[in-house]
Amino acid sequence: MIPTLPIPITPPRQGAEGTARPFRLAVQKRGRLTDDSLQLLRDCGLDLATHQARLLVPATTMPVEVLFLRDDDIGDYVRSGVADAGLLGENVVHEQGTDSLIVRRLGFGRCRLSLAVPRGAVYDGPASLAGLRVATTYPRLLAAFLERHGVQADIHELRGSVEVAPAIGLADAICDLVSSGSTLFSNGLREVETILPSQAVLIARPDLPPPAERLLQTLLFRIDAVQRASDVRYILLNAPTASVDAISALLPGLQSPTVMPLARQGWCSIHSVIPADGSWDIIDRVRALGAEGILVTTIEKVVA
Ligand code: PRT
Ligand code: ZN
Repeated sequence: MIPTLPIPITPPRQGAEGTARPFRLAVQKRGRLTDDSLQLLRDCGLDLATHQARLLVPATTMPVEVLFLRDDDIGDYVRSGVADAGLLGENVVHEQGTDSLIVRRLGFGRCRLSLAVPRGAVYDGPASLAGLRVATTYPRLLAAFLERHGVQADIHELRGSVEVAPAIGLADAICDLVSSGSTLFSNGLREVETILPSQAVLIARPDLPPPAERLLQTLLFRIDAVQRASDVRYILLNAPTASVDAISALLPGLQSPTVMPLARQGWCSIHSVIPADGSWDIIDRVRALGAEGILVTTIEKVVA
């Protein structure tokens, strides 16, 4: 069921070539995923004509229009073909049972759907929930978890403010999203079980007509290049020629490091790509081998 929007929405694409309208991408209008979603699109070369004060905003650089929606509605719009693809939390996708539409995990909006109980309560595994009232905005995921563990509990569905339910006597435990854990802590709750790790994902209609499918593939190619770049750093350093082999062994690069002689006799410049995680460790080790003038920079895109 698609909620009514106060704008004219072009119906699903007609015809095999689907030329009726640009590729339509749904993004959360205002919320935790909005900024990172728009940043990812910008990194992929998709600039928007105006700000999201409007619900449907054309891109200036690609044949794409962005439809700004509540995250809960994005799945329905994509499933029904009113949008071709959308960015939203994996938690919502799984709750709505549209997992098969996921085409990429995006690495931001990370959180987890967890069970929590009052700090003093005993918890010895899922069986401890038997006969208790558990408050959540994720009734289907919670029901599936309880069923997997053969536990009968009373699922109390709430729209929001789940974390206060135990304190006001509405529930004995909760099942809610957690990122830093500070909301649970400040409500006297203790996280006891992760039901689902989550991050933002890109979903797409499986039956896209060829031009829209090509556009989706372009977008995926660019997302992959941006994601690969965020995992690595570019390192440049000067090293005594005698140390080049030992230093090169520490810097595998995309294929192998670039080594160039310096004007200074007996010295070389080495350039390479290293993992972002552990880059300090590499810096310590190349310094120990005599490297100087070490520069480490971020990379925008890596096309393998
Ligand atoms: O208006 P709309 O329906 O679009 O937005 P919304 O209010 O439903 O969603 P929003 O913007 O709050 O969250 C959108 C998505 O962000 C979620 O579906 C998750 O995929 C992701 N996300 C990541 C989170 C969190 N982190 C998060 N911490 N969503 C919610 N929270 C809440 C959580 O519910 C709890 O209240 O933050 C609190 C816990 O945070 P910590 O840091 O105290 O643990
Ligand atoms: Zn929502």
